[in-house]
Order: sequence, then C-alpha cells, then structure tokens
Amino acid sequence: MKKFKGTLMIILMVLSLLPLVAPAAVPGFNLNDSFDIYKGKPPGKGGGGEVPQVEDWGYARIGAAFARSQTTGTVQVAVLDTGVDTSHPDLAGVVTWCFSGIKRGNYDCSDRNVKDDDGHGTHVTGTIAALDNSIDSVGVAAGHVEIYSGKVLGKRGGSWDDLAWSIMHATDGPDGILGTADDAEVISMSLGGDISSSPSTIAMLQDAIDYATSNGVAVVAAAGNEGTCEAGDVQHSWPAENAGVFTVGATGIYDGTNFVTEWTGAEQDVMPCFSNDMPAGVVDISAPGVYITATKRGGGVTDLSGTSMATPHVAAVIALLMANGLSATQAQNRIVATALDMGYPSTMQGAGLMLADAAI
Ligand SMILES: [Ca+2]
Ligand SMILES: [Ca+2]
Ligand SMILES: [Ca+2]
Repeated sequence: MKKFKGTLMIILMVLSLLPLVAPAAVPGFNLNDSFDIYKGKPPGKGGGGEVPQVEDWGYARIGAAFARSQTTGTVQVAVLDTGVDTSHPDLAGVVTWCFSGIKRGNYDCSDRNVKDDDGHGTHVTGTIAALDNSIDSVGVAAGHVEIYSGKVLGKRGGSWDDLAWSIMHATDGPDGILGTADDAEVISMSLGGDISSSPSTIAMLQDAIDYATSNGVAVVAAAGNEGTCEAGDVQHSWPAENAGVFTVGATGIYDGTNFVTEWTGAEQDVMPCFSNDMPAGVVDISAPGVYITATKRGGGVTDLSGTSMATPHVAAVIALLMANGLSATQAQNRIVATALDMGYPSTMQGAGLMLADAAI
C-alpha cells in the first residue's frame, strides 16, 4: 500500500511537470556534480563533525583573502540549487531569504519545502559565503554577501519552468518588487541540461535571464561535466548556453601525477576532462572545481568536484566586485581581462583561470 502510494505520487509529480499540449520530451536539468560526489567521509556522523577552519586550495589559488580584504559592502547572491542547510554552524545567519521554485513560494528557511535533501546547495553556498571564523571552511566572499536560497532541484532534478520562475523571483528579491535594494545582484546556477531539441524551452529560459540581466543582475552558470577531452567533441548545456550568462569551466591543481588539494605555488593549473568543451563564445571563465572543500549538509565539510563547484567561486568574486560598486557587466569584464590564460582552447577555458586578487 505504501509502495503504491509512493508510485502514485511520483506519477502525479511527473504528470504535473508535463505540458498540456505538445508533449515533446524535454529533459529536466540536473546537478552538475556527476564527477566524484561526496569524496571522503565527514568526520563524525549525522551532523556535527566540526573541524578547525581550512582554506580550500581554490581559495588560496585565486587570491580570495586579498580580494576580500579589498572589499567593502555587502550584496545579495541567489543560489538556485537543492536548498541550503541553514542550521549549519558555518553558515549561521548567512542565508537571509528562502524560496521554493518547485512550490512557487517563499518559506521560512527551516521549512521542509526548502530543505537541502542532497547537500549540493549547502556545499555551493559554503564556497561563496561560509563564515571566516575558527571552524569548517571559508567562503570566497565571506562577510560580503547575503545568500538567497532558491530551491529548484528535488531528488529527481528540476523543471525548466520552475527555474525560469526562480530567476525572475530572485531578481525581484524578498519584497517581490523589481528595482529595490533587496534585488539579487548575482544569480548562481550550478546546474544544467541539454535542451537543444526544444527551442521554445530555450526561449522561455532566455526571457527569464533577460529579465535578470536587463535589471543589472549577474547570471552565472556551470558549463557542465560531460566533457571527454576528445578534440571536436562539443557538449551542450543550458542555461550555460543562454545569451548573457557568464559560463564557468573547472580547473584543478596538478602535481605531475595527480590532482592535489594543497596549493604551494609549484602545481600546474589543469582542466579536468569532465569540464565541457562548448560551442565558440559560450564558456567565459574557469575557476577551481576539483576536490573543493566546503560545507557539508549536517555539519562539517566535504570535498566535491565539478563545474558546480567552480561556478560559486565566480559568483563570489563578481559579488565582491559589485560590493565595491562595479556593475555586473563591469565585474565580468574585469574578471575576463585579468584571467590567466592556461593554454586550453577558449571553448573550454573561456578567458582562462579567474584570479580574484588581480580582478579586485
Ligand atoms: Ca568557517
Ligand atoms: Ca526587490
Ligand atoms: Ca556565456
């Protein structure tokens, strides 16, 4: 009986996502975290698991501490993801507004409708905003951001309609009114999917993105993790491919044998094969995305890899630049102009590795 009920619920959920007419199969989008999810085990079990604060290698590599030291002010960054564990001690007070794109409404951040039932959104949020204190990790824009958590992904992925709604909802901010101080400055999306078979879905998403960018919001998205390192093997992903989106590939640091997790200055910047090689002009920038240490759902930290992990580094640096008074466009141009060319095709690395200390 219980099983039947569960099956029925899933069928109802699927039906509710289908369009009323023209039921062409449009795949939903998924987390860009297919590479090496939840590497390692957290210390302790079932939450807690607090560790002395560690600065992730990526934080060091891009010069985040210096960039933070040169920043005044605070901006709002919307993370559209699986939700955020707002009870995590290293994210205390960081998330100031929660909404569900799936339910199309605002919720108290402790409500189950915005709960992070995966851990992906909690990790992404930590990379942007984990507190600079004595525990766990530290965010690239720590102390200079408030996070808006928009839950757009459930256990089975998400729908494009919900994502488009959420982009516009985040742009309007908590008061629901466009053009006020609480509007998001940055929207960070560590997600994507191939909707090349549905121009109408791409257009619907583009309208939402245009609403954000035309109102001064920086829209950042992951390139995707379907790359193969085979020349000419071009991958597609949206919203990465939508016009006006600042699209992010992943880098790691390499000691000649392995990707490593401590930046000493002697390592090579290497792009992992999973980072998508996309049509010309799509990828804008690259950022750390291999073995990234950040906040784990339930407490403590964990390492994850993917363009999902690179994206919040870029969202955070745009936030720092905007906190200093730059526009979204100026911030993105600054990051591109000061990037380090790693020698990869621009279809994969964009302008190269983002250097926060140079951009600031
Ligand atoms: Ca911390
Ligand atoms: Ca507003
Ligand atoms: Ca782009």
